[in-house]
Amino acid sequence: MLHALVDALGADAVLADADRCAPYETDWTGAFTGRALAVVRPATREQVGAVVDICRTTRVGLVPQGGNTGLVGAAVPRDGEVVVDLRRFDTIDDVDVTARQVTVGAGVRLAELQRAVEVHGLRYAVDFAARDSATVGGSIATNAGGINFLRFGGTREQVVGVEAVLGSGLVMRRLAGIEKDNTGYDLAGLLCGSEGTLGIVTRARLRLVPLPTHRVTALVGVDSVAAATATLTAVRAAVAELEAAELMLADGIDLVGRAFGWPPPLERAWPAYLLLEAAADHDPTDALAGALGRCAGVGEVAVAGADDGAARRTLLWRHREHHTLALRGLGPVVKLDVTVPLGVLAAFVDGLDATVHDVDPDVALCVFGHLGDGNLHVNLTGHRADDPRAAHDLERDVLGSVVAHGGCISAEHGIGRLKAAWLDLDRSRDELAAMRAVKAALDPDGVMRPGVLFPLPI
Ligand code: 2HG
Ligand code: ZN
Repeated sequence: MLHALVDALGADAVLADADRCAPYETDWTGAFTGRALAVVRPATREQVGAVVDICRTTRVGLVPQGGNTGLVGAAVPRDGEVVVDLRRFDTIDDVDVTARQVTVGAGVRLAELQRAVEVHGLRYAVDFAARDSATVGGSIATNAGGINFLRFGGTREQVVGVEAVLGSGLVMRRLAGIEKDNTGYDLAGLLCGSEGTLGIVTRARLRLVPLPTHRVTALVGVDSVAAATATLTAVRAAVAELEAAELMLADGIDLVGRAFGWPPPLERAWPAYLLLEAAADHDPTDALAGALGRCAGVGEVAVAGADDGAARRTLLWRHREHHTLALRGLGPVVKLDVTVPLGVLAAFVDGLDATVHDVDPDVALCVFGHLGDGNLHVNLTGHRADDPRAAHDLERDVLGSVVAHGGCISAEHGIGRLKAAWLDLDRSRDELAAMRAVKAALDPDGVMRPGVLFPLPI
């Protein structure tokens, strides 16, 4: 098989020795790891097609990988699989200013894409903390959400077309950028969130939005999650340009402060924090300040306005953006990314303590997330990492509570390997059958990312 891969791609593009494969074999959290048979680094769609064909013939699992920043184990191999590194697909075509679109390779990093389009007064609407490493292809595979979802939607809403090699070897290519296209199934949309289980995206045509000239950020201290939700509801009604609404809690702020040696972001400590950001072609500061002024639950506010410069904005964002890194320093983490309807979100958070402590009284809970989307990141640490039942029981009870509250078990990170066993908590038998039928049609040999999304056959 290695010979066939070398013949198709050239020796430089096939890595088989342990040292060179190692960076591809463990995920960012350290929770998922496996020895790859090889890592291949194709540079053309034809080479990707050849790799797919070789893996179909030999029935070896294929693992597409971008920046390897995923959090559910979808982009690292199980033993004996072939990792397909897409980062050589790094071209950014001319920005189409008229259509407000751009065609880019799957391996382009989100921060690079942002820099390339900003000079044209445009921006890519999906943004998140891993922007310097995460790639366009990976963000399509996971249908990444990020901090601006409440205004612009997630990755699926930005994708106008894709080029991809399906698991069947068929090639999909629809990059003309036609916005109003009602010619049947939305195949590009289907690949968004498919987590590598249907095919390998090589290029994408993306929508862009105007780059705002003014931006205001406010960090608000409040007494409770319920007060944060009420404040968000009021601000949202008054500020149409609101594009981020992030929730943090006192223990998360403390954790980040301790991990990085940073002073608290507000003058006093608050039970909950709401980080709001609005941006437009006019200054939204007065609208935001006015809305906050009318909210009963607002305790303390720190603002970074249009004139304050980037450094002050960073000061308000850094505790939020460093939660994940600070948590990683605590050892093994049970990471659960969920959505709960806003109307019951505060009740869900209030009940979480009892839910996890009934399973294990020693577990520490850290909850934060994208409040505007009802998206909470529930992180649990201090469980017995040597006992797989401990994580299993915590996942079962937290995800069970999510579903009981009318939420869903993955908001933006995907199902991956982490939650494959829990998918039937959230999806009906008929939905699962339809999903499996799609998988069987587009990946008839089952080589695309076995074990991701659907549990492996026992
Ligand atoms: C974020 O919102 C990411 O910062 C990571 O989605 C969340 O670490 C997490 O649980
Ligand atoms: Zn997130």
